[in-house]
Amino acid sequence: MKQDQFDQSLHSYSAWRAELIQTVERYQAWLETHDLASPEQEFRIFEAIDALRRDRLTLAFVAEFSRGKTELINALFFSHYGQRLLPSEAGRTTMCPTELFFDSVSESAYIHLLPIETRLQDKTIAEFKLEPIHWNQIALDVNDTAQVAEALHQVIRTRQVSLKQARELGLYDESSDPYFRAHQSTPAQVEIPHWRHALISFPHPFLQQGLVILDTPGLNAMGNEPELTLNMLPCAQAVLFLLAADTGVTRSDMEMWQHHVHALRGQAGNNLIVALNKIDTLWDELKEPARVNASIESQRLASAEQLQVDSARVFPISAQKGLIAKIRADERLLERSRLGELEAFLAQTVLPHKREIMRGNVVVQIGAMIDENLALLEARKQAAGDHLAELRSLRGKNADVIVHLMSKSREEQAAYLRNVESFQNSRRLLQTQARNMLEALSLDSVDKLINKTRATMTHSWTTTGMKRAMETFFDGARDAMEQVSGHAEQTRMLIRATYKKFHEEHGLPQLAPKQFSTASYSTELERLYQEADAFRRSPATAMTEQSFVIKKFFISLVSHTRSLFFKANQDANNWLKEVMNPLVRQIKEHKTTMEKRLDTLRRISESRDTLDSRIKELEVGLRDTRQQLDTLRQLRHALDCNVSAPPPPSSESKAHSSSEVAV
Ligand SMILES: Nc1nc2c(ncn2[C@@H]2O[C@H](COP(=O)(O)OP(=O)(O)O)[C@@H](O)[C@H]2O)c(=O)[nH]1
Ligand SMILES: [Mg+2]
Repeated sequence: MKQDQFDQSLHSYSAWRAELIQTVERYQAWLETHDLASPEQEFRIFEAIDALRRDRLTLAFVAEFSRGKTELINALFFSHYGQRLLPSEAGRTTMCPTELFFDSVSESAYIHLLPIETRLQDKTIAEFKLEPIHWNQIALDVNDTAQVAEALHQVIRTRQVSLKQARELGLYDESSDPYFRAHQSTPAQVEIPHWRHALISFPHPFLQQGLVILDTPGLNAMGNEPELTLNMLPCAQAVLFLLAADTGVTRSDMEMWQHHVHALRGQAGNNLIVALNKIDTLWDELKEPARVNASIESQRLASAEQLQVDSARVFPISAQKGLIAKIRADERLLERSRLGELEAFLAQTVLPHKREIMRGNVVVQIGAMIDENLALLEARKQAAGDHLAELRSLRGKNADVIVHLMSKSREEQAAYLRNVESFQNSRRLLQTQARNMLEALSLDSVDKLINKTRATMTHSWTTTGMKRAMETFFDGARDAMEQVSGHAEQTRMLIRATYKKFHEEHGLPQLAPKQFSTASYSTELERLYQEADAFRRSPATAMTEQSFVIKKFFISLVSHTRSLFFKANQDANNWLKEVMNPLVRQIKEHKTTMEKRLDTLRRISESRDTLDSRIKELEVGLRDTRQQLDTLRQLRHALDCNVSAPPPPSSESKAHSSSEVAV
């Protein structure tokens, strides 16, 4: 059986990342040898390497229940276990969201399960993740497939509770209860999931390379856990939305799509893919294959139309037949399941896209640092060259010339020192501005806003109360961001002016200071607002009985915004710490160069013998600088090449491969 494309592509992505880590580490070592890094820079590099090592690629599977999400995950990733590893069963509608990954810190296989009762607390799942004590822990014995499969069954465990309890947990709502619709009365007992969230660490090669799979439950459960829509899905690199060919696009599919998935469409960094599953239900031995294919094709186009997505993003598949085909090594059946087309698409778009994101994060940052070192070395080379030429020209000249040169350099030095003084003033001004900016971004001010919002909501967790509260909240958050943006603009201007002055007046190399912009945070706020609004308007949340859900929703919304501000604050802080450093380093370098030059001239004026030895010294230094420049240029090149090398084009690519447009 041919190697899966996704497998190949993930492998090449991992290799690329490993190489990138090596390059960054070489740079780290280089900086250390030459003692050129500031503590901030050292920290940045450490962080970059850490981020590369921890890098994760999250694929989220989203759909109404029973569309075959779990079966598809089995077929795509776990077929070589020769069985259905994750439990996928007809009629089991309740399941908790499950994250599959490999825990590279503990290096062990386990299931951690968060009890459903934790819903009674005002904490998000993200917060619970930081407190292992709340989770039930089951160790997995990876050599015992039966034990693993058995343990995984925990995830779909349910239990019966009284109606009152179910309501308290926010897990019962008449409007979506088929029993209530049939009998016009509420049941005494309600079946609820046993667990709220599952974390599964498993040493599967994909997972070990950083793949994370998020398996989500159906519409009801999505509505119950707003954190999924607000936080987890937007963080995924790709979202796979499933439809089933035997049901077509149902009302609840549409609702799921509109309220939980659609909002992700506009977001850069997200690939949205639709799988039209269970095409095997359209297979018919009595029909000609061409006619079967035609009906699959027409359903594919109709689904694209209904969801309003590019039809190239809709993949007809049979997860079940694909899984069987892979387990039995049945090429023909695998072909018919059309799983390969989906795999190829994932391999050709999702992973390269992920590389681009990495490029944006790590390569640009480290690249800029190397560029700064290069500029500094170039300036050093230039200064050494000039000085050398000056000294060579002094051979055989009389003392007057030297005295003249000395007084000229003293003048230059004095002018320079005056500017350095004014630089110190700009720095002080910068600090004041920075303080205002950080103040607007501080958690204190966000918390004030949160409290104000709480007051607006008073005790009304109804949709109207919710709407008002949300507006207060987002207006406040937007205002704060706008203020920050204003401060940031002023700060940028000051910084640019300072850099420019030293470049123009003293010939220091031209550097583009790093920029900070609030644009990405504002976009993220806007997205949160859109999603929050869609969530609020969703029929599932519009019920007064759902006030519990609304509260949960608000908690995760607030927590997300709070961390957004925290991140913005950190980023701004780091930026401010670093932004002047390149100039500071150049100023220091320039100052030393001037002092050395004066010193040399003074010594030559005292004794002509020093001239030749000083020339030799400078020649050695210059050679050294040239070598450093070479090494650093090679590193810079490695960093770029590492990135620009595209993944090897696959000969097996099929239809859809050219459609790289983002939805
Ligand atoms: N005929 C057919 N049934 C499927 C296919 N994929 C999944 N199923 C069945 O649909 C049911 C629900 O699948 P499951 O993976 O649990 O769906 P989930 O709720 O979306 O995770 C199970 O009985 C599966 O065997 C498929 O491609 N064809
Ligand atoms: Mg499932």
